[in-house]
Amino acid sequence: MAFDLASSHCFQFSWLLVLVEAFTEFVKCGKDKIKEKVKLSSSKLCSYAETSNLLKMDRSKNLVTNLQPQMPTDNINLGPSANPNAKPKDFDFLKVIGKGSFGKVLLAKRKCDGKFYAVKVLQKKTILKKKEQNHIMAERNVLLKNLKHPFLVGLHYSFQTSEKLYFVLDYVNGGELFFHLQRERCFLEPRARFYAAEVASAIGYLHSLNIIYRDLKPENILLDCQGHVVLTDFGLCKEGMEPEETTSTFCGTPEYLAPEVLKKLPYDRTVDWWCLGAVIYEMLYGLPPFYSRDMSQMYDNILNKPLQLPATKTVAACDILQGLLHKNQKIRLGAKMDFLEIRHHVFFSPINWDDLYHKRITPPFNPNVAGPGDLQHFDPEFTQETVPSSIGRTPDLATGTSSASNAFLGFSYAQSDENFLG
Ligand code: ISQ
Repeated sequence: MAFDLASSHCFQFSWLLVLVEAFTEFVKCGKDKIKEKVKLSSSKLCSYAETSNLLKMDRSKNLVTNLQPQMPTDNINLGPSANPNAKPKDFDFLKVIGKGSFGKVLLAKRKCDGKFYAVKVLQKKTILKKKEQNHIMAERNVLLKNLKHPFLVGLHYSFQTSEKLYFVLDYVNGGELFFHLQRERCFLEPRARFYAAEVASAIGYLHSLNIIYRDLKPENILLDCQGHVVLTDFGLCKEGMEPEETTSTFCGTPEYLAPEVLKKLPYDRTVDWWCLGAVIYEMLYGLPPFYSRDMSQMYDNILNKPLQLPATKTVAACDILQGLLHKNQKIRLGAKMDFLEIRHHVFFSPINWDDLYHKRITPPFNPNVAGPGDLQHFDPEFTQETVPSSIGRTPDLATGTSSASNAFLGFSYAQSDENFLG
Protein backbone atom coordinates (compact mmCIF):
# COMPACT_ATOMS: atom_id res chain seq x y z
CA MET A 1 0.00 0.00 0.00
CA ALA A 2 1.36 3.39 -0.92
CA PHE A 3 2.39 5.74 1.82
CA ASP A 4 1.30 9.05 0.47
CA LEU A 5 2.36 12.03 2.50
CA ALA A 6 1.46 14.40 -0.26
CA SER A 7 -2.21 13.71 0.12
CA SER A 8 -2.06 13.86 3.87
CA HIS A 9 -2.90 17.28 5.21
CA CYS A 10 -0.82 16.41 8.22
CA PHE A 11 2.21 16.89 6.01
CA GLN A 12 4.86 18.90 7.76
CA PHE A 13 7.97 20.01 6.05
CA SER A 14 9.99 19.46 9.21
CA TRP A 15 8.90 15.86 9.17
CA LEU A 16 10.14 15.42 5.67
CA LEU A 17 13.44 17.04 6.49
CA VAL A 18 14.12 14.63 9.30
CA LEU A 19 13.29 11.62 7.14
CA VAL A 20 15.44 12.86 4.31
CA GLU A 21 18.27 13.59 6.69
CA ALA A 22 17.95 10.09 8.07
CA PHE A 23 18.11 8.41 4.69
CA THR A 24 21.05 10.51 3.55
CA GLU A 25 22.83 9.42 6.68
CA PHE A 26 21.90 5.84 5.93
CA VAL A 27 23.77 5.90 2.65
CA LYS A 28 26.73 7.68 4.13
CA CYS A 29 27.20 5.91 7.40
CA GLY A 30 25.34 2.64 7.27
CA LYS A 31 22.59 1.04 9.20
CA ASP A 32 23.73 1.42 12.77
CA LYS A 33 24.21 5.10 12.66
CA ILE A 34 20.89 5.70 11.02
CA LYS A 35 19.04 3.80 13.70
CA GLU A 36 20.53 6.18 16.21
CA LYS A 37 19.53 9.11 14.05
CA VAL A 38 16.01 7.84 13.59
CA LYS A 39 15.68 7.39 17.34
CA LEU A 40 16.75 10.96 17.88
CA SER A 41 14.64 12.22 15.04
CA SER A 42 11.59 10.42 16.33
CA SER A 43 11.72 12.22 19.63
CA LYS A 44 12.11 15.50 17.78
CA LEU A 45 9.15 14.66 15.61
CA CYS A 46 6.91 13.63 18.45
CA SER A 47 6.83 17.20 19.66
CA TYR A 48 4.41 17.87 16.83
CA ALA A 49 0.97 16.43 17.44
CA GLU A 50 0.21 15.87 13.79
CA THR A 51 3.54 14.33 12.91
CA SER A 52 3.28 12.11 15.92
CA ASN A 53 0.17 10.59 14.37
CA LEU A 54 1.99 10.11 11.12
CA LEU A 55 4.81 8.43 12.94
CA LYS A 56 2.46 5.97 14.56
CA MET A 57 1.13 5.21 11.13
CA ASP A 58 4.68 4.62 9.90
CA ARG A 59 5.51 2.31 12.73
CA SER A 60 2.77 -0.05 11.75
CA LYS A 61 4.34 -0.18 8.30
CA ASN A 62 7.91 -0.47 9.52
CA LEU A 63 8.78 2.55 7.46
CA VAL A 64 10.60 4.60 10.00
CA THR A 65 11.58 2.45 12.92
CA ASN A 66 12.68 -0.66 11.07
CA LEU A 67 14.93 0.56 8.35
CA GLN A 68 16.48 -2.26 6.40
CA PRO A 69 18.96 -1.99 3.54
CA GLN A 70 16.46 -3.66 1.23
CA MET A 71 13.82 -1.12 2.01
CA PRO A 72 11.61 -0.64 -1.03
CA THR A 73 11.65 2.81 -2.48
CA ASP A 74 8.88 2.52 -5.00
CA ASN A 75 5.86 3.35 -2.95
CA ILE A 76 6.78 6.47 -1.04
CA ASN A 77 5.45 9.79 -2.00
CA LEU A 78 6.63 12.44 0.39
CA GLY A 79 6.19 15.75 -1.26
CA PRO A 80 3.49 17.90 -2.69
CA SER A 81 5.26 17.98 -6.05
CA ALA A 82 5.80 14.22 -6.39
CA ASN A 83 3.69 12.60 -9.09
CA PRO A 84 3.59 8.84 -8.56
CA ASN A 85 2.23 8.19 -12.04
CA ALA A 86 4.74 10.22 -14.00
CA LYS A 87 7.49 8.56 -16.02
CA PRO A 88 10.09 9.58 -18.60
CA LYS A 89 7.97 8.00 -21.35
CA ASP A 90 5.37 10.72 -20.82
CA PHE A 91 7.69 13.12 -22.62
CA ASP A 92 9.45 13.60 -25.88
CA PHE A 93 12.84 15.00 -24.92
CA LEU A 94 13.83 17.46 -27.61
CA LYS A 95 16.90 19.49 -26.75
CA VAL A 96 19.41 20.26 -24.06
CA ILE A 97 18.70 23.81 -22.94
CA GLY A 98 20.96 24.09 -19.94
CA LYS A 99 23.62 22.48 -17.86
CA GLY A 100 23.40 22.88 -14.14
CA SER A 101 25.54 21.96 -11.23
CA PHE A 102 24.23 18.39 -11.07
CA GLY A 103 22.68 17.59 -14.39
CA LYS A 104 21.09 18.87 -17.52
CA VAL A 105 17.92 20.64 -18.36
CA LEU A 106 16.01 19.34 -21.36
CA LEU A 107 13.26 20.90 -23.36
CA ALA A 108 10.51 18.31 -23.30
CA LYS A 109 7.10 18.06 -24.87
CA ARG A 110 4.51 16.22 -22.83
CA LYS A 111 2.85 13.70 -25.07
CA CYS A 112 -0.63 13.87 -23.55
CA ASP A 113 -1.20 17.58 -24.13
CA GLY A 114 1.70 18.78 -26.30
CA LYS A 115 2.83 21.25 -23.60
CA PHE A 116 6.49 22.22 -23.33
CA TYR A 117 8.41 21.89 -20.08
CA ALA A 118 11.98 22.26 -18.93
CA VAL A 119 12.81 18.91 -17.36
CA LYS A 120 15.82 18.86 -15.11
CA VAL A 121 17.37 15.39 -15.11
CA LEU A 122 19.85 14.46 -12.43
CA GLN A 123 21.85 11.24 -12.24
CA LYS A 124 21.67 9.84 -8.74
CA LYS A 125 24.98 8.05 -9.22
CA THR A 126 26.88 11.17 -10.20
CA ILE A 127 25.56 13.00 -7.25
CA LEU A 128 26.53 10.23 -4.84
CA LYS A 129 29.95 9.85 -6.45
CA LYS A 130 30.61 13.52 -6.01
CA LYS A 131 29.52 13.25 -2.40
CA GLU A 132 27.17 16.08 -3.14
CA GLN A 133 24.02 14.39 -2.07
CA ASN A 134 23.47 16.90 0.66
CA HIS A 135 23.31 19.59 -1.96
CA ILE A 136 20.85 17.80 -4.11
CA MET A 137 18.84 17.00 -1.05
CA ALA A 138 18.86 20.71 -0.44
CA GLU A 139 17.59 21.22 -3.96
CA ARG A 140 14.85 18.71 -3.46
CA ASN A 141 13.86 20.06 -0.11
CA VAL A 142 13.82 23.56 -1.45
CA LEU A 143 11.69 22.45 -4.36
CA LEU A 144 9.41 20.57 -2.02
CA LYS A 145 8.83 23.70 -0.06
CA ASN A 146 6.38 24.55 -2.81
CA LEU A 147 8.03 27.86 -3.50
CA LYS A 148 5.84 30.25 -5.36
CA HIS A 149 7.05 33.61 -6.53
CA PRO A 150 6.58 35.49 -9.79
CA PHE A 151 10.33 35.51 -10.43
CA LEU A 152 11.20 31.94 -9.45
CA VAL A 153 10.86 29.08 -11.92
CA GLY A 154 7.72 27.05 -11.19
CA LEU A 155 7.97 23.35 -10.40
CA HIS A 156 5.03 21.35 -11.75
CA TYR A 157 5.97 17.95 -10.37
CA SER A 158 8.84 15.58 -9.77
CA PHE A 159 9.42 11.85 -10.19
CA GLN A 160 12.22 9.35 -10.28
CA THR A 161 13.44 6.14 -11.79
CA SER A 162 16.01 4.05 -9.98
CA GLU A 163 18.80 5.99 -11.69
CA LYS A 164 17.54 9.49 -12.20
CA LEU A 165 15.57 12.32 -10.71
CA TYR A 166 13.26 14.42 -12.84
CA PHE A 167 11.97 17.89 -12.08
CA VAL A 168 9.25 19.12 -14.41
CA LEU A 169 9.69 22.89 -14.49
CA ASP A 170 8.19 25.80 -16.39
CA TYR A 171 9.82 26.20 -19.73
CA VAL A 172 11.16 29.75 -19.89
CA ASN A 173 12.27 30.79 -23.35
CA GLY A 174 13.29 34.45 -23.29
CA GLY A 175 16.92 33.37 -22.90
CA GLU A 176 19.55 33.84 -20.24
CA LEU A 177 20.15 37.35 -19.01
CA PHE A 178 23.82 36.56 -19.68
CA PHE A 179 23.06 35.80 -23.32
CA HIS A 180 21.44 39.22 -23.80
CA LEU A 181 24.13 40.95 -21.78
CA GLN A 182 26.88 39.43 -23.94
CA ARG A 183 25.14 40.60 -27.08
CA GLU A 184 24.76 44.16 -25.80
CA ARG A 185 27.95 44.35 -23.68
CA CYS A 186 26.21 46.31 -20.92
CA PHE A 187 22.78 47.65 -20.01
CA LEU A 188 21.69 51.20 -19.24
CA GLU A 189 20.76 51.86 -15.62
CA PRO A 190 16.94 51.67 -15.95
CA ARG A 191 17.17 48.26 -17.58
CA ALA A 192 19.73 47.00 -15.05
CA ARG A 193 17.55 48.38 -12.24
CA PHE A 194 14.48 46.53 -13.49
CA TYR A 195 16.26 43.15 -13.60
CA ALA A 196 18.04 43.82 -10.32
CA ALA A 197 14.73 44.68 -8.63
CA GLU A 198 13.03 41.48 -9.84
CA VAL A 199 16.04 39.44 -8.74
CA ALA A 200 16.13 41.19 -5.35
CA SER A 201 12.41 40.57 -4.89
CA ALA A 202 12.93 36.81 -5.47
CA ILE A 203 15.92 36.71 -3.12
CA GLY A 204 13.98 38.61 -0.48
CA TYR A 205 11.25 35.97 -0.75
CA LEU A 206 13.75 33.10 -0.42
CA HIS A 207 15.34 34.78 2.59
CA SER A 208 11.93 35.17 4.17
CA LEU A 209 11.77 31.35 4.06
CA ASN A 210 15.30 31.03 5.46
CA ILE A 211 16.68 29.95 2.11
CA ILE A 212 19.97 31.32 0.82
CA TYR A 213 20.18 31.22 -2.97
CA ARG A 214 24.01 31.23 -2.98
CA ASP A 215 24.52 30.82 -6.70
CA LEU A 216 23.18 33.97 -8.22
CA LYS A 217 24.83 34.64 -11.58
CA PRO A 218 23.59 35.70 -15.00
CA GLU A 219 23.34 32.09 -16.24
CA ASN A 220 20.76 31.41 -13.56
CA ILE A 221 18.71 34.44 -14.46
CA LEU A 222 16.37 33.73 -17.36
CA LEU A 223 13.86 35.98 -19.05
CA ASP A 224 10.36 34.77 -19.76
CA CYS A 225 8.65 35.44 -23.08
CA GLN A 226 7.59 38.91 -21.85
CA GLY A 227 11.03 39.85 -20.52
CA HIS A 228 10.46 39.26 -16.79
CA VAL A 229 13.16 37.63 -14.71
CA VAL A 230 12.94 33.94 -13.77
CA LEU A 231 15.53 32.54 -11.38
CA THR A 232 16.42 28.90 -11.83
CA ASP A 233 18.75 26.34 -10.32
CA PHE A 234 17.96 25.83 -6.72
CA GLY A 235 20.63 23.13 -6.57
CA LEU A 236 22.84 25.24 -4.43
CA CYS A 237 20.25 26.81 -2.23
CA LYS A 238 21.00 26.46 1.42
CA GLU A 239 17.89 26.14 3.44
CA GLY A 240 16.99 26.29 7.08
CA MET A 241 19.33 29.17 7.81
CA GLU A 242 18.14 31.28 10.67
CA PRO A 243 19.15 34.95 10.37
CA GLU A 244 22.07 34.58 12.79
CA GLU A 245 23.33 31.30 11.36
CA THR A 246 26.19 30.80 8.97
CA THR A 247 27.54 27.93 6.91
CA SER A 248 31.01 27.22 5.64
CA THR A 249 30.16 24.77 2.85
CA PHE A 250 31.89 25.93 -0.29
CA CYS A 251 29.67 26.47 -3.32
CA GLY A 252 29.42 29.01 -6.06
CA THR A 253 30.78 30.42 -9.28
CA PRO A 254 34.31 31.89 -9.23
CA GLU A 255 33.48 35.32 -10.63
CA TYR A 256 30.85 36.06 -8.07
CA LEU A 257 32.33 34.46 -4.99
CA ALA A 258 32.09 36.68 -1.97
CA PRO A 259 35.32 37.10 0.03
CA GLU A 260 34.01 35.10 2.98
CA VAL A 261 33.13 32.19 0.66
CA LEU A 262 36.56 32.32 -0.99
CA LYS A 263 38.17 32.27 2.42
CA LYS A 264 35.95 29.36 3.40
CA LEU A 265 34.70 31.34 6.33
CA PRO A 266 31.16 30.91 7.57
CA TYR A 267 28.73 32.88 5.50
CA ASP A 268 25.13 33.93 5.76
CA ARG A 269 22.37 35.44 3.64
CA THR A 270 24.43 38.56 2.92
CA VAL A 271 26.30 36.38 0.41
CA ASP A 272 23.26 36.77 -1.88
CA TRP A 273 23.47 40.56 -1.62
CA TRP A 274 27.14 40.40 -2.65
CA CYS A 275 26.05 38.34 -5.68
CA LEU A 276 23.31 40.85 -6.48
CA GLY A 277 26.00 43.53 -6.40
CA ALA A 278 28.13 41.44 -8.76
CA VAL A 279 25.20 41.01 -11.18
CA ILE A 280 24.39 44.75 -11.12
CA TYR A 281 28.07 45.56 -11.63
CA GLU A 282 28.33 43.24 -14.62
CA MET A 283 25.09 44.59 -16.13
CA LEU A 284 26.40 48.15 -15.85
CA TYR A 285 30.09 47.69 -16.68
CA GLY A 286 30.05 44.56 -18.86
CA LEU A 287 32.46 42.52 -16.71
CA PRO A 288 32.24 41.01 -13.23
CA PRO A 289 33.66 43.14 -10.41
CA PHE A 290 37.33 42.43 -9.62
CA TYR A 291 37.62 40.67 -12.96
CA SER A 292 40.92 39.35 -14.22
CA ARG A 293 41.61 36.78 -16.92
CA ASP A 294 44.03 35.25 -14.46
CA MET A 295 41.87 33.38 -11.96
CA SER A 296 44.29 33.60 -9.06
CA GLN A 297 44.64 37.33 -9.66
CA MET A 298 40.87 37.64 -9.62
CA TYR A 299 40.68 35.77 -6.30
CA ASP A 300 43.29 38.11 -4.95
CA ASN A 301 41.33 41.10 -6.25
CA ILE A 302 38.13 39.90 -4.58
CA LEU A 303 39.93 39.53 -1.28
CA ASN A 304 42.17 42.58 -1.33
CA LYS A 305 41.54 45.07 -4.11
CA PRO A 306 39.32 48.05 -3.34
CA LEU A 307 36.23 48.24 -5.55
CA GLN A 308 36.79 50.57 -8.48
CA LEU A 309 33.75 52.27 -9.97
CA PRO A 310 34.47 54.28 -13.11
CA ALA A 311 32.47 57.50 -12.74
CA THR A 312 30.32 56.85 -15.78
CA LYS A 313 27.36 55.76 -13.64
CA THR A 314 25.02 57.68 -11.35
CA VAL A 315 25.87 58.33 -7.70
CA ALA A 316 22.97 56.05 -6.70
CA ALA A 317 24.34 53.18 -8.80
CA CYS A 318 27.84 53.62 -7.40
CA ASP A 319 26.48 53.80 -3.87
CA ILE A 320 24.46 50.59 -4.09
CA LEU A 321 27.45 48.79 -5.63
CA GLN A 322 29.71 50.03 -2.82
CA GLY A 323 27.13 48.82 -0.30
CA LEU A 324 26.49 45.39 -1.82
CA LEU A 325 30.12 44.67 -2.69
CA HIS A 326 31.49 45.44 0.76
CA LYS A 327 34.18 42.87 1.55
CA ASN A 328 33.08 42.87 5.18
CA GLN A 329 29.77 41.03 5.28
CA LYS A 330 28.90 42.65 8.61
CA ILE A 331 28.63 46.10 7.08
CA ARG A 332 27.39 45.00 3.66
CA LEU A 333 24.07 46.48 2.51
CA GLY A 334 21.42 44.03 3.69
CA ALA A 335 23.36 42.85 6.75
CA LYS A 336 20.89 44.36 9.19
CA MET A 337 17.45 44.46 7.64
CA ASP A 338 18.03 42.16 4.68
CA PHE A 339 15.79 42.91 1.66
CA LEU A 340 14.27 46.00 3.34
CA GLU A 341 17.62 47.80 3.11
CA ILE A 342 17.93 46.94 -0.55
CA ARG A 343 14.42 48.01 -1.50
CA HIS A 344 14.80 51.32 0.29
CA HIS A 345 18.10 52.19 -1.37
CA VAL A 346 17.95 55.30 -3.55
CA PHE A 347 19.03 53.30 -6.62
CA PHE A 348 15.63 51.59 -6.47
CA SER A 349 13.62 54.75 -5.76
CA PRO A 350 11.98 54.66 -9.24
CA ILE A 351 10.66 51.16 -8.51
CA ASN A 352 7.14 50.61 -7.18
CA TRP A 353 7.71 47.26 -5.51
CA ASP A 354 4.05 46.31 -5.44
CA ASP A 355 3.71 46.96 -9.18
CA LEU A 356 6.94 45.09 -9.75
CA TYR A 357 5.74 42.02 -7.83
CA HIS A 358 2.48 41.95 -9.78
CA LYS A 359 4.31 42.32 -13.10
CA ARG A 360 2.61 45.63 -13.75
CA ILE A 361 5.90 47.16 -14.92
CA THR A 362 6.49 46.62 -18.62
CA PRO A 363 9.87 44.94 -19.08
CA PRO A 364 12.48 47.14 -20.77
CA PHE A 365 13.19 44.49 -23.38
CA ASN A 366 10.88 42.09 -25.19
CA PRO A 367 12.63 38.85 -26.15
CA ASN A 368 10.19 38.48 -29.08
CA VAL A 369 9.91 34.75 -28.98
CA ALA A 370 7.76 33.18 -31.67
CA GLY A 371 6.27 30.47 -29.46
CA PRO A 372 7.08 27.87 -26.87
CA GLY A 373 9.30 25.92 -29.24
CA ASP A 374 11.37 28.99 -30.11
CA LEU A 375 14.96 28.32 -28.98
CA GLN A 376 16.58 31.36 -30.56
CA HIS A 377 17.67 32.78 -27.21
CA PHE A 378 19.42 29.66 -25.98
CA ASP A 379 23.10 29.14 -26.50
CA PRO A 380 23.68 26.80 -29.49
CA GLU A 381 26.35 25.09 -27.37
CA PHE A 382 23.44 23.54 -25.47
CA THR A 383 20.73 23.37 -28.07
CA GLN A 384 22.85 21.55 -30.65
CA GLU A 385 23.65 18.80 -28.21
CA THR A 386 21.55 15.72 -28.78
CA VAL A 387 19.56 14.30 -25.92
CA PRO A 388 20.88 10.72 -25.91
CA SER A 389 24.51 11.57 -25.18
CA SER A 390 23.60 14.28 -22.78
CA ILE A 391 21.66 12.21 -20.32
CA GLY A 392 23.89 9.18 -20.41
CA ARG A 393 23.43 5.60 -21.44
CA THR A 394 23.81 3.83 -18.14
CA PRO A 395 21.19 1.11 -17.76
CA ASP A 396 18.58 1.85 -15.19
CA LEU A 397 18.23 -0.77 -12.51
CA ALA A 398 14.73 -2.01 -12.07
CA THR A 399 14.87 -2.91 -8.41
CA GLY A 400 15.53 0.43 -6.82
CA THR A 401 17.30 -1.13 -3.86
CA SER A 402 20.78 0.27 -4.45
CA SER A 403 22.14 2.83 -2.05
CA ALA A 404 21.81 5.37 -4.83
CA SER A 405 18.11 4.69 -4.96
CA ASN A 406 17.71 4.70 -1.24
CA ALA A 407 19.32 8.07 -0.95
CA PHE A 408 16.59 9.70 -2.96
CA LEU A 409 13.49 8.69 -1.17
CA GLY A 410 10.99 11.39 -1.37
CA PHE A 411 10.44 11.38 -5.07
CA SER A 412 7.69 9.44 -6.60
CA TYR A 413 9.20 6.39 -8.17
CA ALA A 414 8.58 5.12 -11.69
CA GLN A 415 9.73 1.85 -13.17
CA SER A 416 12.67 2.30 -15.47
CA ASP A 417 11.49 3.26 -18.91
CA GLU A 418 14.08 5.35 -20.60
CA ASN A 419 14.10 4.06 -24.12
CA PHE A 420 14.53 7.58 -25.34
CA LEU A 421 18.15 7.25 -24.25
CA GLY A 422 18.77 5.35 -27.43
C1 ISQ B 1 13.45 26.61 -17.70
N1 ISQ B 1 13.39 27.02 -18.96
C2 ISQ B 1 14.52 27.11 -19.65
C3 ISQ B 1 15.74 26.80 -19.14
C4 ISQ B 1 15.83 26.35 -17.82
C5 ISQ B 1 17.05 26.02 -17.22
C6 ISQ B 1 17.09 25.61 -15.92
C7 ISQ B 1 15.93 25.47 -15.20
C8 ISQ B 1 14.72 25.81 -15.78
C9 ISQ B 1 14.66 26.25 -17.08
